[in-house]
Amino acid sequence: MSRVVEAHVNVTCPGRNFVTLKLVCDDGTTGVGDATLNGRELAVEAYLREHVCPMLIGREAGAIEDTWRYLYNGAYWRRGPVTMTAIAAVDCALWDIKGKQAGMPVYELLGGRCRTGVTVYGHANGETVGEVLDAVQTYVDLGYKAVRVQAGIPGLESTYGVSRGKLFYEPAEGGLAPREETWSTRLYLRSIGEVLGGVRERFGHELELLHDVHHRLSPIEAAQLGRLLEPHQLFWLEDPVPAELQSNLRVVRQHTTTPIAIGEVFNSIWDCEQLLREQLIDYLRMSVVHSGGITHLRRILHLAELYRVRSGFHGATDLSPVCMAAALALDMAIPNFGLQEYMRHTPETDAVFPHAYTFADGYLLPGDQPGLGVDLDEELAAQYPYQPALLPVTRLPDGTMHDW
Ligand code: GCO
Ligand code: MG
Repeated sequence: MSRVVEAHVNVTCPGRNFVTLKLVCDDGTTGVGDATLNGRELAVEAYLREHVCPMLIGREAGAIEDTWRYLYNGAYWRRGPVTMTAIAAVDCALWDIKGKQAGMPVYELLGGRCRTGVTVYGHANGETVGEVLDAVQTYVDLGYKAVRVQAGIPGLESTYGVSRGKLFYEPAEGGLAPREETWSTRLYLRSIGEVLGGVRERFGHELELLHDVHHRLSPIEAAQLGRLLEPHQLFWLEDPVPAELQSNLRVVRQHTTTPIAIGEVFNSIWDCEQLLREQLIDYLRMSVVHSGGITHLRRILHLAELYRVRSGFHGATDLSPVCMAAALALDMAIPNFGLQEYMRHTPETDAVFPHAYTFADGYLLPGDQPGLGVDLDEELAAQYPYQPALLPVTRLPDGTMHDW
């Protein structure tokens, strides 16, 4: 039996902030887990360092389910992004260790391959329809089979999802207070149909198209949007409404057949239990890092399978390559895989987190390294100290605070 003898929390900023937990066992095996929560990185770092790491020393590394329950049920205080991100980091590091000790990739431990590669989507965006079409072309040329489309809204200075750089979309910015953006549902609903229609017209029906609303609409507005976009046959419409009130989705569902994806801010099965049971969504956007790790997310996906809901795991740049490797392990092994988001990381980030997964022809391939197939280069990471950065906030034109 192998025991955990060291637990280190690393914070690094190779282009953006990442928090990583590294566990070391008595036989020298190491395991890594992503613990990054965008804009709240140091809260998770402190939770791990002060409250979790000391309890891990001496624990049986192989007892993954028991450790999960020890940290979740045992702590009395449950759920929430900080706690669930910290638990996820421990869980992924333990799966990584188990895989390395067994000499198998984690997807083998989870039941083995259900597919040969993981279909991914990229982010095409631009201020104008013309810029959007060029961005989609870039992804098509790279071999992508699915593309998320976001565009500027005429009359608004900036829009969610429209990046300043190409291929790397990063909404968090340096500073002690967040940048403020303006949102207008009226202007948005007036322009978005033309954007998605333009992309469909140019690229035909082979390419899968996705669009993210980032929690900005009321249920009935989301229903209107879903109907408006039906002719363009989206693969999914993402986060049309904030989903704390899960029954909101009943209204959307009653009015549109556009498939719905929700869940990148969810942390536990209790955030989506009704959505699954009532078949109110089609794809679940949760991520390994923010929902308690492989152990908990696998359980949720098993429940989802009963209701024919498929995965669409979050894979934005603020989830590190360690999270991506863990997501790929699940993507390979669950029967109800849908699509994986893949926003590329910068070359600096890729160098700090050497990984076995590769991109080819629209698929991510996890490779066959034992464990998660990803590591943290601590020496290189030390060259990129933490930089405070925050996600923006949004107000309506009259100054009312709105969902970002
Ligand atoms: C997505 C997300 C991201 C988030 C970001 C927040 O669909 O990829 O909406 O763009 O805004 O991950 O930290
Ligand atoms: Mg999103």
